[in-house]
Amino acid sequence: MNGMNGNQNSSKRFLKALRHEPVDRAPFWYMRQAGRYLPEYKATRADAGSFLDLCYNPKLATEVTLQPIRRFGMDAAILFSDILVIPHALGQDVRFVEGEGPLLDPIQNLKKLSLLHMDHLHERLAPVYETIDRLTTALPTETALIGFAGAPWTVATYMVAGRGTPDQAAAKTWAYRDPEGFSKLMDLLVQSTAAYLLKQIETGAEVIQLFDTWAGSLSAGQFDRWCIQPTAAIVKILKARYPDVPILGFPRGAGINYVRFIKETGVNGVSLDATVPADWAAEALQPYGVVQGNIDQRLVVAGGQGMIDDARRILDGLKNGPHVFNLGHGFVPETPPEHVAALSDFLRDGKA
Ligand code: 1CP
Repeated sequence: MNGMNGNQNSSKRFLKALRHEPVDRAPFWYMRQAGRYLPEYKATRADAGSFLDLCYNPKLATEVTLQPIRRFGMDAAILFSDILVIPHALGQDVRFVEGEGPLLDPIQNLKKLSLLHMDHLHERLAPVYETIDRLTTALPTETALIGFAGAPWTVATYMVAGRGTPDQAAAKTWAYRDPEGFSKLMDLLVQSTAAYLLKQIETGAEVIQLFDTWAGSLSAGQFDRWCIQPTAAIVKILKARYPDVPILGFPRGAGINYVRFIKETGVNGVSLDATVPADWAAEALQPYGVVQGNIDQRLVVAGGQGMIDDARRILDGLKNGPHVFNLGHGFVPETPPEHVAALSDFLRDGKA
């Protein structure tokens, strides 16, 4: 084990910003910084077999985690894996079909749910832990390592519908019709996700990010129960063992509920989607934690002066509080790597 979770003294720029210490410039990393916009990713992916085979191949998963760092020198690397390894490790059938995204055997009732269990969790996720272990020595010394998982609500939307959906209707229908039954699925996700993240930290993840991509689809009356409470439960378990490991949340599309999220879940910071105005975030969120974000990933597809101007707007708007530059959501496959290089150069030197 390379566990480096006593990171209170690390001089890595990203970790310093997360500790609210002064930094020479805003650190940056990008959601989906590894992936199909990089030709070297596509080459490794072709060698790996299926997408899940890649996630469970420590040598190749380490390689694709490092690829964007080599090109662009981000301040943090994010473990290469997927949020759907948790349902897979719980025993649900999960496949990734080219051009279709993930396909799962849907879990829509308690009978189906009873087939899932945590008995083989760590055994099935062992290759992910091995990837983290390899990364602790393979990464440049100034680059921090982010571990991650999906937040329970978002993972549940895939588990219940059996695929990605535009409106999360299947999970909502179960949650609204039978909240007690649905909460059994959510409890299993809280426990398994917390156990998974504790192991990630033990193996060398220095920061944890919880992706709640579909938080914005919850109605005002449901946000507390299915977004805030499960996140807070996971944060509590992680903080009891590793109080100094920063935890970041991404309740995408939460709007003004970002305020409740950052105040009530116990996270150290949040990722902002591209709709959140910087001046509002500076006033409403930065007093309570770090904010990451939030350039529209489509501006990086477009590139040019429009991209740089918007990056400058965000840096200026958030400069008085702890800020980590990032996208509002992940890179799309059509992103030109040269635009990522231009943005990264600008973030490093402030010149464009
Ligand atoms: O064929 C391929 O190469 C698959 C594309 C791909 C990639 C590169 C998928 C399938 N997942 C990933 C990696 C991934 N997924 C990472 C790795 C690290 C990095 O960011 O570089 C991370 C953090 C995720 C997280 C993830 N997976 C989220 C949450 C964040 C987000 O982007 O909203 C979600 C919702 C998923 C599910 C998923 N996995 C893959 C796809 C295409 C999807 C989305 C399905 C959908 O709803 O349409």
